[in-house]
Amino acid sequence: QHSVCLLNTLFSGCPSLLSGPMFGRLASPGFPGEYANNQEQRWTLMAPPGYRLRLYFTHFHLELSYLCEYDYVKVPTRGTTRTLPRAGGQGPLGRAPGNDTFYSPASRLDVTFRSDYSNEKPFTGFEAFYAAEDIDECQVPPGQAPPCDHHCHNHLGGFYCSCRRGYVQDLTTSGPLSALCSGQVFTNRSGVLSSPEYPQPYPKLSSCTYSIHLEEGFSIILDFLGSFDVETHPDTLCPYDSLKIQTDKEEYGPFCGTTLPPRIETKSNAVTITFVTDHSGDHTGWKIHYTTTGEGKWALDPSRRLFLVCQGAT
Ligand SMILES: [Ca+2]
Ligand SMILES: [Ca+2]
Ligand SMILES: [Ca+2]
Repeated sequence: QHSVCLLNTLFSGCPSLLSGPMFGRLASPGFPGEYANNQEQRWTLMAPPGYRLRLYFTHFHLELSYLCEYDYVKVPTRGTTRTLPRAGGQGPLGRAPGNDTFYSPASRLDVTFRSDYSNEKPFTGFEAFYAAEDIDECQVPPGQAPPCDHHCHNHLGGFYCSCRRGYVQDLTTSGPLSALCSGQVFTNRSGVLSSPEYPQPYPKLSSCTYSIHLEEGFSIILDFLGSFDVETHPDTLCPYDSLKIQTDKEEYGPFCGTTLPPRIETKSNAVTITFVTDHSGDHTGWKIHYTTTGEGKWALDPSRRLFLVCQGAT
């Protein structure tokens, strides 16, 4: 008997996309000069699945006010949203971020800066830096159930479980296995993605996620190519293996069977594709060619291709 590590070799190579720099800088309008009145700016930062964002401030100088009602920087972190007033604030005035490090609850972090209609004296605003870092799924806070019964192995973009000698993995629990083929991120304007090993039979007991993420303004179109073969059932909708496609507005699928699904015009710049398989059957899977229409709203800095830094209207 030995422990089972399903799919462990399939994605031993990390997607090359992850090798680029995954960091950047945010600053108030006009920094290091004084910020203007009536500003509102919002940044949406995205890390690949399996990663979170770390944010810290190197400069912070905002007008102080009761409960930050005048000027503020808002950073939603795990559980609560922190609103950050100027250095020196105490009690109901809140406090400056100081040397605190903020972590995004998931792969997305929204940061908002706002100034009201006046300042009693000049304030120079803020400067902050962010970076993506792998989530160590094996580290759980005390009191929370660990993700694996026996051994947990963290890796960039995911993790996997293994068992002690003499045990085999309980294949009825899908949770610990689900991260093994997730974390594939596509940021080019077109590309091809498929079930693992396509057109060979896809692996069993896997849960794969693929993200296509383009700048706002682009619209992603999906076309199924070649053969389509996902295990199906005559009476129930895709109870064994299923392919689902999601945008922020709509969900498509689940798809299974051998009929090629129709073209999907998502009208969205971000698409998540989830493919879940059960413990049996030999089917060849699916292949998708995606293209985009429209134009990006903001130019992407090629050195930060994994991030969309979107400025809110002022
Ligand atoms: Ca102000
Ligand atoms: Ca990890
Ligand atoms: Ca199956």
